[in-house]
Amino acid sequence: MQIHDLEKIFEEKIEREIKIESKDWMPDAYRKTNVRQISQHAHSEIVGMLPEGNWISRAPSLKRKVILIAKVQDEAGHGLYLYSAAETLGTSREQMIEDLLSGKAKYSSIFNYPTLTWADMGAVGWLVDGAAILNQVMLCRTSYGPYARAMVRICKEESFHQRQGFESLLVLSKGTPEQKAMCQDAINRWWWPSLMMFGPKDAESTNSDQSMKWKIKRKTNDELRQQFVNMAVEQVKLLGMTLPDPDLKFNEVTSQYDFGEIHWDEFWAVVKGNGPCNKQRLEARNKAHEEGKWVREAALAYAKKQQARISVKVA
Ligand code: BYC
Repeated sequence: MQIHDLEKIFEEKIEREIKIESKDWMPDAYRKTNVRQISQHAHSEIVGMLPEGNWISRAPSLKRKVILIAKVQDEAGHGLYLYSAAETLGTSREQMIEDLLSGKAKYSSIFNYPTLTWADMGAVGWLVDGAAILNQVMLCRTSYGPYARAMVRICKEESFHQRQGFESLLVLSKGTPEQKAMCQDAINRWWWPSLMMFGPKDAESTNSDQSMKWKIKRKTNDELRQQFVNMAVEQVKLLGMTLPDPDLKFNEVTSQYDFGEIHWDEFWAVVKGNGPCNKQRLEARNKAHEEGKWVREAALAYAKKQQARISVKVA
């Protein structure tokens, strides 16, 4: 078949909402942008375990500790589904991990901020997972089949994460004056970085146009960010707390909440590796990889032995 015909079939599938599967023909750039986005997403889940892992040993009760361990384990699982989805496009897990460990690959800016108090666990759940869900619900309908299917399960778990975060903040918001202050402080610190999670403004988003055409993305960065602001403004009222933005106000014309200017210099500094915890995060991942070397070697040796036994039996 001519390349032109293959392109036509591909475009028709996109048009008719038929998922693209790993064995289907696809343009190189479609493959490349999916590998880029899915692997960045996987890395975000894996690095995202670190800020919360920091609090497992200091959770204030057994119940909170169990919940937090379960959440962090879910994130490891999300990373693994996503690495598997990316592998279906012909990239290897070793290559993706090498790119993360060397600092070549990107992961979400949000995980380069420190978790300073217990209230940060609530704020991460409510705001960070809340932002992630809006983006991920959209990705359940992304055009690449293996990515879309991975997102369905991830979203179910993510919505539990968000609710547990909100509930945890709700308890603090009804607590002592110190607990209330801790809750407000966590919201103040996580609000702006959460808005940055959605990526640059549409006008500066280099990948959006093509990704929207290919239905990899169904909503733009600014559309999702606005949806998140509208949602958070209502939810923060239930906590009796405030969002740290004096420019936040309802716009009668658009029926949306206007909000202040994001500090884009800060966003790009974090994306380029110069955020508060970028160095620490990469060091922690490299250390874990090094310490896990014997497990990988043992698993490979075991697999080889099993294979040898099967070969002997067959012979
Ligand atoms: N941080 O053209 P754009 C979780 C980069 S984890 C860093 O708009 P795109 C959780 C972007 O990569 C969930 N970099 O890009 C886990 C691009 O650079 P490259 C994380 C960012 O791809 C543990 C450049 O800026 N979610 O839920 O069209 C605990 C221009 O941007 C960021 C996902 O990964 C950023 N925030 O749109 C708790 C969702 N934003 O690659 C929770 C999947 C942008 O050209 N990803 N950049 O060198 C996506 O949906 C899209 O990739 C984005 C960006 C909306 C993030």
